[in-house]
Amino acid sequence: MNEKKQIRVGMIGYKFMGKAHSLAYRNLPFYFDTDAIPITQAISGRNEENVKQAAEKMGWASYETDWRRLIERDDIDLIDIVAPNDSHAEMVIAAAEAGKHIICEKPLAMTVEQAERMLEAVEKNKVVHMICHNYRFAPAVQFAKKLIKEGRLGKIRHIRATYLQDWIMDPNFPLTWRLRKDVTGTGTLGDIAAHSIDLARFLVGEFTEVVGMMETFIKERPIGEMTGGLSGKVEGGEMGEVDVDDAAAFMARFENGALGVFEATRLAGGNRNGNRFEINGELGSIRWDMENMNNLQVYFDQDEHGLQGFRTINCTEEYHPFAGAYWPAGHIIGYEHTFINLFTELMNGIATGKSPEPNFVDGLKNQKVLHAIEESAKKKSWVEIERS
Ligand code: SOE
Repeated sequence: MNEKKQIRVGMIGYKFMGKAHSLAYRNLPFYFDTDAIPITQAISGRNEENVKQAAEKMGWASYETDWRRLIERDDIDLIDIVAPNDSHAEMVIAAAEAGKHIICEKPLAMTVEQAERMLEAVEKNKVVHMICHNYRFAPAVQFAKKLIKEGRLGKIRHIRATYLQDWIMDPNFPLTWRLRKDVTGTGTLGDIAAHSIDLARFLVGEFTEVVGMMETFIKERPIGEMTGGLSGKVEGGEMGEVDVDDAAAFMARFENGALGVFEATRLAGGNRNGNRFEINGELGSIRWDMENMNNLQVYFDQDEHGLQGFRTINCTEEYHPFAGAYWPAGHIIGYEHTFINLFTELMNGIATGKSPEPNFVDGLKNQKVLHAIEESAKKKSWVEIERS
């Protein structure tokens, strides 16, 4: 049997996304026979006590307290960046110049200019690169893509997508890094609307122009930090100004003539992770809701009259991409499996030297849409998407 290529991973960061990525690396070989397998070699974090504990808890062989050291190590093949957005560019460029393959959490960068430099660095250094838009890899979303590609919906006319959360509804939730422009760039827009933009690009096509609005409802919050997951704790008692959006709404036109309506907010009480879309074509429609991620609702206009209506497909069978690797039909999978599925593509990509989608080309296109929405909200007018 041919020896499996081992990909030694160095991950920068180790909290919420770090936990999801760690679990994916360790569990991937249970389910998939990829051309290369990940080895959890080292993580890095500034606080030695915390990063040491995280390495032990999540099964990493070693740790560093300086990410640059991780990049310098010759026993690391792949750098995985789960650090806050303001450090993505410096880390990606350093890792690319060190010849490391790279996966970076979304959004790729703080600006289009940074994203362009990051793409240039990975292409110049010929390293494999991906951006972690994990929701593409829910089997139901992959199956939606299959149906659209097979022409089962006909020409696509509409997408309406919402990404609704409520973890910062409490005005006493602290001013953590996801709420500070200098660290995150934009608030809800880059944090979760970026996912809706990626799903729209994956399922409908390229954006041509947008018109949008953004709003900050809670203008100041107590200073504090994340404590893991989406929890935070107040530190001291000072208040700080919130300089990022709580909510964004925008419309879009696509190259194929389709129209899009999008909304994202982290103040929609009762919606914990409401990443949802509906797509309408000439022949039918599909609906997906992350909070019910195994199911895809489908409607086909050619169904017999009297029997027409949305029906629910439980995408847990071998006909549904990635699903067959897990359990028998109906034994549903979860959020963490979207990362496992994405990482199988990454492992096969590294083994063949090809950057699977979504990669930094997608990350840059996503960044251009985010920028156009910000510009549109300022100008209160339509803004064209900068062409590649
Ligand atoms: C917070 O909004 C967050 O953790 C996002 O940053 C992730 O990308 C999303 O998958 C879940 O919610």
